[in-house]
Amino acid sequence: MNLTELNKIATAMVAPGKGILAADESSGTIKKRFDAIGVESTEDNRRDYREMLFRSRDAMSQHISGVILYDETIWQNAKDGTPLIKLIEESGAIPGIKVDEGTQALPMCQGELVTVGLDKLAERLKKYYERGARFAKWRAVIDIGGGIPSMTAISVNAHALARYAALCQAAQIVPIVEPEVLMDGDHDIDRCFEVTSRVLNKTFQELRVQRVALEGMVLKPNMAVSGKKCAKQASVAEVAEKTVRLLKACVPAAVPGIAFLSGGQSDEDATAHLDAMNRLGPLPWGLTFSYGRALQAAPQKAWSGRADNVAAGQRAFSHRARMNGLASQGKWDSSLEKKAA
Ligand code: 5MM
Repeated sequence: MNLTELNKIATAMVAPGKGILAADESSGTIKKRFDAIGVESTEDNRRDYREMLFRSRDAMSQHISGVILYDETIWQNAKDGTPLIKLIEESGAIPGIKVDEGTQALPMCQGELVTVGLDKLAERLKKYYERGARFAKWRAVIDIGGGIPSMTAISVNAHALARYAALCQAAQIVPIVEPEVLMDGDHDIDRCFEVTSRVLNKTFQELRVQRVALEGMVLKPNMAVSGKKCAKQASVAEVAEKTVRLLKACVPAAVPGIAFLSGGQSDEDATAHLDAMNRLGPLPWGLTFSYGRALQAAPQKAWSGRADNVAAGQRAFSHRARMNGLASQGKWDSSLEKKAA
């Protein structure tokens, strides 16, 4: 393992003004997204949609540091035969790959999940590296509810995240470690804070046990937010203050960067929260975005599967990428949203 090189890539992934496009929806998830805009989820439509994003010159070269791909996409070619991964490289962004294989029910822990995909992971990583991937992603899912999460679920998921991260670094690939505490449910922000801190503490404990070099990874956590169905929704200032406090307590300064998931927040909330956190600096790590829905909902709607909407889809994507790029530096302002509208 060349740690200097891993650190260089991890640092580039969280460079000021830039963040990560999570375009790694599995077949089931992209179908759900396409259903919502009335587009059939065929291989060609998935290709056309992602090609539209990767050919958005402004967004890709100025605000996107890296793209997380799904297995299908990393092997796919654009309409003119150029590999999609080449489009990403040519824009100056770093290609990455989702390597987990989804979740399974966790035995003895009703309603809880464990992420799978460790079997043959070393072989798969080797192929992805040869294809050009320089970072990877693995997502663990932790739900909050009556009596959950159990320590069992937190522990097995942290163990798998660390196993994955160590295998990545051995393959000279930067691991994005994503332990997602879901925002579904009616819990308040303090319960989210408490569960997330247990999850992060256990995750870093496992990373240490398994000798993962913290300088060569990126953390992708949820923010401390109120559950979607909670009657009292925390303000932007409270989310920012509590999330930064939580991260300072749980994330070692050796980690080069933290790139948040949006987790179902509205586009503007995800941007406002990131911006408010960066205004609380100086912080020990780069703090940016690795959004899926909060970057793609607008371009998906604008595109709606029509070739004559490609320019509109690219404009919508560029706008969200620019807003989040500003938020990653604490330079966003809600008036910029209104101007664009
Ligand atoms: C893009 O969605 C990712 C893959 O989800 P599935 O494996 O369920 O298809 C997801 O892991 C994503 O990278 C993160 O959750 C961040 O996306 P959001 O939408 O939460 O910002």
